Amino acid sequence: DPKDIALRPIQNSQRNILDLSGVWKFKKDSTNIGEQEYWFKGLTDYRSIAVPGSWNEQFSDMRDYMDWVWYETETYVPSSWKGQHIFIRVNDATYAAKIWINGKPVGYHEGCHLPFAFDISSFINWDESNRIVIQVENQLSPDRVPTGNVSGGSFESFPKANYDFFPYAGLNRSVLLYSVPTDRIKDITVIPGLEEKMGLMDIVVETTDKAAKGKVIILGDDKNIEAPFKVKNGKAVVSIKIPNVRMWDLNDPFLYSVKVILGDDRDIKDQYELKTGVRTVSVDDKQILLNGKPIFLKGFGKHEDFPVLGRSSSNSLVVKDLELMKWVGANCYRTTHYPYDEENYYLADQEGFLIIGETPGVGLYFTGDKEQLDKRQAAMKRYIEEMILRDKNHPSIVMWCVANEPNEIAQLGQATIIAKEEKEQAYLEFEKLFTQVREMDKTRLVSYVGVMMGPTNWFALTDVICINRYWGWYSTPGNIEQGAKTISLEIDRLHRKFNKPVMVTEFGADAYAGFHSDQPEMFTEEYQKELIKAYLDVADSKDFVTGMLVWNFADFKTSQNLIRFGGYNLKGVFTRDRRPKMAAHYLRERWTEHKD
Ligand code: GCB
Repeated sequence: DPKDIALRPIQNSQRNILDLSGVWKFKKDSTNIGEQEYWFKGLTDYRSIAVPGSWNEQFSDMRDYMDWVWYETETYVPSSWKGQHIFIRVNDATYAAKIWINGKPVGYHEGCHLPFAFDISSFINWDESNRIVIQVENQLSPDRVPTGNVSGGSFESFPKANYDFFPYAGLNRSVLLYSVPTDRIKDITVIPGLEEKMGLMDIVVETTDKAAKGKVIILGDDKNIEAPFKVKNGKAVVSIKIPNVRMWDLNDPFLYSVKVILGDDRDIKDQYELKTGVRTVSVDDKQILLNGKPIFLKGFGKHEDFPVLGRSSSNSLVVKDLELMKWVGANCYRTTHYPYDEENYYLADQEGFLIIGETPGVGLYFTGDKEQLDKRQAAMKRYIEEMILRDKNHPSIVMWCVANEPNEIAQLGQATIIAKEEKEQAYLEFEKLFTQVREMDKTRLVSYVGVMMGPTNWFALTDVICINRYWGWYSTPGNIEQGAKTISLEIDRLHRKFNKPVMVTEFGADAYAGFHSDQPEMFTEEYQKELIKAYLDVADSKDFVTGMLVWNFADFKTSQNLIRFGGYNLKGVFTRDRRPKMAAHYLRERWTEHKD
């Protein structure tokens, strides 16, 4: 049940968690023989691997390995958990995973960067060790999302990912066991609103118990508001009014605590507490409005990427990156090109930072082999559902990004070779994803990010026009002035045509740290800085530009490719180990008016 991932596992008097992070057993299975040989009963001739971790970084023979592997660990499950439902939650298995508990198969999941969970209650051995085996596989394929091994695709690289970041594989995030009561809260959705100075929270509670009773308590800012509810058909909606509400804002990211209790005071069946803010996000023809006031989104596209860690989660890195983004005066980032580890969103809620939440939809195209397209669409449907279920209560997320640079056809710039009917069909397929997002969440803006030379009529679907542009880099390389002129004309045209605010969600230039020239020249720190400056100047001259996100926050690893010197995209304003280049210092001056 996808709803099993809706609430992040927590510890309280009704719920328990056991984090299985650590060093696991690990074995490569390049011929996919493991299942036949019963490896799920225990690995022999194994090596050790860190979980969370990306296998490509941990072993010198596995950088480009994309096939099957096996992971194993063991744990006691406390007998105090007896009588509850026990789940395993895998926060990211890139790309597909199959799980066995004590030698028995419990489930299979496809898709990366979002959690999945299985009820394993009936597989537990009480008071003895439990063997947990996970088979993972990361084959790159045109029927998966993100796409790989696309013939004639835009990226001629090894490994053949159809996108510009390294296809790090494995259990990149934590694996948890957790227990929940049988009669339990399955999901909580907090829908914020504002009427005059009255804060509104519609709290939708879903329970396994079809007809339970309970209450909601809102705490914070000297408020203590209680409201009882009755569940009908597994669902209750509680509307709360918060007089003189303290809004969640960038300079005062105030979070209320929302506590849902199932049962009554004498017999609490389940409870769950989450923190969320009251804020509104809207849009007019020129600006994004946060709490009714125009806001300029300044910041970056990023990656979960670091030496040795690969794409694995690290709270130190989560904190450090936000700290550095604040240091340059940014207020926003887009989770390019997949949903990030959950800790990022909790931190942004707490610290007052805006997030554009992006699906794993990168390298997408909507024509060609019908069977492959159907599979990609099914994957996207799952991703959208899982992402919104997981992330919906974060005030920091102001906009969903349905896909990065989706296209009609796999070959960039070749759309002219397809028939008009095919183009229309591609639009209708893409539109389905927008419809799904808008049905699931009516409180946030929705957009996608358009590629250079991609279809522009698709912007009709969006609240904000988001474009990635590299004039002065891939086009008219070396000529910043020309690049700035082109972007200026282009966004004027787009705004005139759609009458919506515009955001440049990617722009930038590769700079090899420490490489300098007296006159800006490609690949030097000066060129990167000057190109960023020129784009920001253009944006400043137009009242309909509502945000500028530099590509990228930091250098990151890619597949090997002629245009990726050393195996890196060097468009970071920080190096991969987070040292500022000239451009970072420049942004700090410009965005914080810090002049020393
Ligand atoms: C893009 C992509 C991003 C790439 C970037 C680049 O448009 O969205 O994933 O890394 O360009 O540097 O080429």
